[in-house]
Amino acid sequence: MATGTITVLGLGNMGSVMTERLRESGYDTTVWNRTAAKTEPHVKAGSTAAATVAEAVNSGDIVLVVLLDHAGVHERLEPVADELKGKVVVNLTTTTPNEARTTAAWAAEHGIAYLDGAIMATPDMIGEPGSLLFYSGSENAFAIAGPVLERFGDARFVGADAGVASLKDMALLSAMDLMFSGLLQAVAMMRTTGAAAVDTAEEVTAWLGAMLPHLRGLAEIIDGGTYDTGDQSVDFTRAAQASMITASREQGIRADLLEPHLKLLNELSATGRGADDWPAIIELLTIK
Ligand code: FVH
Repeated sequence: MATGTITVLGLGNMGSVMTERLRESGYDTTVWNRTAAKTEPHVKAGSTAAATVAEAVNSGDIVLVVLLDHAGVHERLEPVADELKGKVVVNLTTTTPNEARTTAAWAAEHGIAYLDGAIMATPDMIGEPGSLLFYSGSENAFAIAGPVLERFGDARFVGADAGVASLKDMALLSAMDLMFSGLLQAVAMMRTTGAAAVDTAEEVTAWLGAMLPHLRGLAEIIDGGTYDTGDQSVDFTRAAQASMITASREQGIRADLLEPHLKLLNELSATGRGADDWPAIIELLTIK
């Protein structure tokens, strides 16, 4: 069984389940939550409730921060900077990469070992196979907190730049978001024929499953940087994209989710790159 006291700040859906996993693993846990009533079930289950953030951070050498946002993290941590000196702070709150770097710089100024975490899991997945968490920042902090963090899922240290875990989080969420938007577009189109959303979702699941192995090939084209495999050109893809947009509108469905892709393809074509492989779009994504 694990030993030691872990402090958890924030008992929302995520902080609560993480606290449960720690208790199950044998850790003593001290919890603090802005709305104190949320500590009650945890106290009944064996955690200790702290009345203040200062009291909470004084009880453990590893402090997990699982709050809603960056502003809340600073609101709660800055007043206890002295108490945190020499401790390991693992911030699992979702932030942008630059917010993570700001918190890391603040922590370094105050002698706090800081690790920024990004949770690629929903609360029900925590501690289950398939749960993945990225960490970046202090490698020493990761070495100390690693055994604790492994209770939540596959714990991957991804670099000393505290912003990298968050960047990976935002990149993967962006891919997920575009995929889910794709489902909505398909459902909206098929609903015009009376198809139930669940039936379209099944078809989309099978189709995307068949397409997933192609992601690596697209990535290899991008890494190659020449966009000359001749597989699927910008102009070929423009025609397909235009058909999807027209088909949507013919069914009385807006094409707002599809239009940005065509806009980028048109931009490439207009600059004489119609014969390039369509992943050349990536070159337009960098803001100059
Ligand atoms: N839930 C999920 O599926 C996702 C999975 C990926 C990662 N996210 C991020 O995890 C952070 C915590 O999320 P959560 O699910 O626990 O969120 P809530 O259930 O809404 O709980 C929020 C807690 O934050 C406390 N809080 C908010 N603002 C403040 C503040 N200014 N000072 C102190 N505490 C604050 C809130 O307290 P209360 O409302 O109970 O008093 C909750 O404890 C989050 O970054 C997700 O993006 C979860």
